[in-house]
Amino acid sequence: MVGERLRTRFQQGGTLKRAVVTGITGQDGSYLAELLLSKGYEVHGVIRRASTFNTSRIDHIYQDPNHPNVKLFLHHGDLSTTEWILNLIYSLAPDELYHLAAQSHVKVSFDIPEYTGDITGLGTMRLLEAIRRSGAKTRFYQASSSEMFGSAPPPQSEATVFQPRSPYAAAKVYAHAVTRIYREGYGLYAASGILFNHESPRRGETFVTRKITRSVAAILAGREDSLYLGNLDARRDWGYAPEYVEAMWQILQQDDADDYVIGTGETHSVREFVEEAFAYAGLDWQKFVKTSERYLRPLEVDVLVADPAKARAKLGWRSQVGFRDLVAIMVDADVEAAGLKPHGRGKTILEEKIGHWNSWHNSVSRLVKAVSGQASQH
Ligand code: NAP
Ligand code: G4F
Repeated sequence: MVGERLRTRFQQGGTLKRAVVTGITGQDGSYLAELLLSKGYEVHGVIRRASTFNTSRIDHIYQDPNHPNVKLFLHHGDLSTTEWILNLIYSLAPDELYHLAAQSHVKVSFDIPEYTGDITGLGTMRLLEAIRRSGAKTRFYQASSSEMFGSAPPPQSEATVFQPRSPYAAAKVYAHAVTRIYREGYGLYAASGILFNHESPRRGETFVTRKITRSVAAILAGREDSLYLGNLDARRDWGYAPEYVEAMWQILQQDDADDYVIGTGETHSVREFVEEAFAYAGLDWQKFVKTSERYLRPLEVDVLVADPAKARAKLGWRSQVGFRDLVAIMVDADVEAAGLKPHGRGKTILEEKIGHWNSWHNSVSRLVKAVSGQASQH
């Protein structure tokens, strides 16, 4: 089976790289799939079977598997089980595996801690063990998180000792450690990107940035008159997600597997994000924003700010989209999705700063269509 697949790849030109992406239906997975396709990869995404459609972020890049030159394939799988993982690794022998799937919501991890440990923690070990057993020369990327730093004083770098403050963070620390163990113990090419918060118009709607920008749009459209939030004092290092998937790819192109902190090096509070988003839309946030205990966590991570010096020096990676730019991009996209005319600075920023980047650079409209799964492939 492996030989058959490899022959097919060789017949197609010999240089085509094959990547597996877990979590392809998520924010990062969808951008990464676009990036890899734009680089000529054959991309295999893992999706969960669901009774409703869960592919809206990748519908615009979906290809009919009956087409002769198809480059994107979708496979069903769930991180709770091992069988599909082994089948996939044995049958595809991918050059690169980007492991992005996770129960990724910190607050939810307090409600379902055991599930979070199983999927976000053990899921990584299941993949690493499949690669080890198969003998495939697959380069493995682990989606580690700045949440692992927890209460460690900022700025946080690769040398900072983890002090996790949630079941999610504890699961990620396990996954991060096991990635290193398979690298050092078995010689696998297994690398981790310790990514600080990164956002976009495709961010899940219950993460705080998207919750805010969607609410701004709904208020402008007259559909809502209030926004309930939790802790406004928490500070995060927020960057723009498409730039972060570029870093993931770069991490797997290095000669030796290693771990890298990826972030902007700037920190802002949730309150600052609220103020900026509402002001950008011409609204006074204090008239609309209320707080509710419902959104507080049993433990909070107070301040995250990256020291991305290693990524700058070794990968040449540096974020281009700053805090205010990010807010403008996200508000514009949600305002347009609400059927209103956006301010437009977000679109200009994308054209000026990200224009060279990849297929979706043209406009905020394109991002909006991609969010709702309506964008064409071109
Ligand atoms: P996301 O939007 O929540 O996407 C998570 C993905 O994982 C989705 O495709 C989801 O599938 C899939 N998934 C969840 N449970 C699964 C299971 N049991 N089996 C198979 N797939 C499963 O997350 P993201 O923001 O793109 O983040 C990607 C990765 O980076 C995650 O591991 C996250 O923890 C990590 N990370 C994110 C950030 C950030 O700021 N975004 C920062 C650091 C690290 P469905 O679509 O079916 O739900
Ligand atoms: O947007 P958040 O839910 O993101 P959080 O907890 O920082 O986690 C995200 O980033 C991690 C990287 O550091 C990832 F690993 C993880 O997968 C996820 O992508 O919350 C950000 C801050 C928190 O301090 C939270 O308490 O916003 C605060 N917040 C205040 N009100 C709220 C709300 N968060 C949410 N989700 N909803 C609120 O109403």
